[in-house]
Amino acid sequence: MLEKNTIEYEKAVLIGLITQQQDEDKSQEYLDELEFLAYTAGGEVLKRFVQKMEKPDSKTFIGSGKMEEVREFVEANDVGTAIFDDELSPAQQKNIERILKCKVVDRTYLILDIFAQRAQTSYARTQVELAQYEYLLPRLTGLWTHLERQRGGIGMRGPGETEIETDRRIVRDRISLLKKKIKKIDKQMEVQRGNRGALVRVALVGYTNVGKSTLMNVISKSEVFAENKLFATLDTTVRKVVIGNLPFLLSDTVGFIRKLPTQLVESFKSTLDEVREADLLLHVVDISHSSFEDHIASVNQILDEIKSADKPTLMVFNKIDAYEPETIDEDDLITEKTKAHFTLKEWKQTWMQRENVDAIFISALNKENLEEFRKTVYDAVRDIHVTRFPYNNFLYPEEYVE
Ligand SMILES: Nc1nc2c(ncn2[C@@H]2O[C@H](COP(=O)(O)OP(=O)(O)OP(=O)(O)O)[C@@H](O)[C@H]2O)c(=O)[nH]1
Ligand SMILES: [Mg+2]
Repeated sequence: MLEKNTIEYEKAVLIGLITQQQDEDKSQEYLDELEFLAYTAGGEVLKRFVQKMEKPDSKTFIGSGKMEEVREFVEANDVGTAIFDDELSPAQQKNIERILKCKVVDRTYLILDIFAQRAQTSYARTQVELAQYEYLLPRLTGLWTHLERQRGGIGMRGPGETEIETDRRIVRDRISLLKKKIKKIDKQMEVQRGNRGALVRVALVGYTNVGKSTLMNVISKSEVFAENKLFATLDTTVRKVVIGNLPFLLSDTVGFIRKLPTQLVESFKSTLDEVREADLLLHVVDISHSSFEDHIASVNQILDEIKSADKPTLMVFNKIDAYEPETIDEDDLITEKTKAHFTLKEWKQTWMQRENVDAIFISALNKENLEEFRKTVYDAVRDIHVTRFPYNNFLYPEEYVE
């Protein structure tokens, strides 16, 4: 694996807003995530710029005074990319680029860029390329591609190490070609999924970096790539898992993130079909992350968008080894107890009371509580199985082995 000092990191700055809907803490938290995204894309963040505004400036996103500050910093430090936390309109992007004279990337495009780097199979590559070009088409005229000194790096990667095409006409042709290609693959995938027979299908879902692939590896003894970067997994892996005498199919798929580009949700239709067609969802949560409740909400919102919000779901709270409640000083009678002080037990009670669903607390890394996890999954899968085959419990022909 590459260590930080062996990769050349590209200098970047982050730009975000504090608004009425987004107070200072929220804004910093979003920028933390944006910095993690930038790092995953190969960027080193030198500085964050934050401005209080009622709403983004329609021409340049931030005000002119702040922009001048950013410009001076970019120039003085040879910054390659300015990354904005919200989606920029094509006009904003063009205006800002003219002022800053460096690459201007927004959160959406940064995510697309990471996806382009990470796509492994030709199917994932096709999906990402389509999403990139659909995003780029209205922006091509203002794009930074004419900045000779800025070729390559963040925002310039197409899938498979190639550079993105910037000729409008070629891009249009490419889009229609990619759409045709995806349609064809979608059909093949549908047939493949159909061939998997009647096994109960379980899908791991969750925010990115919560430990889905690690959990998949632990319970299916497979070798799915897991890494402490965002979007380690892009392609779906499906494994047959047997718990007790009960076999089922378990799939691990792309992680979700807030403000997931709609272009991606659409072009990843087939990947997400794995979720849509699952009988049971295991919603994995990183309980050691301070905003895990927001993560849950973002995941639920995307599940809703892909019409999968009503599926039977088990909440799997992972990384309990890394969870640390804030302590309250016994003598301190003033500090009010907040959620940050909850013990794992309190979280579990809260969750099960509020949602009336099973909540399992585990550490996939340290293999803690996996027995309880297996038992809970077993019961849930068995319930589905029994309703599906009332007369034929657990009799599976051998050919389902993947
Ligand atoms: N402390 C701790 N770390 C964990 C645990 N489970 C996974 N991790 C770490 O969390 C990071 C992300 O794990 P992955 O399994 O790649 O997460 P993922 O949800 O598949 O992520 P994406 O595929 O990027 O969406 C890795 O560095 C894991 O080692 C756990 O139980 N405790
Ligand atoms: Mg993964």
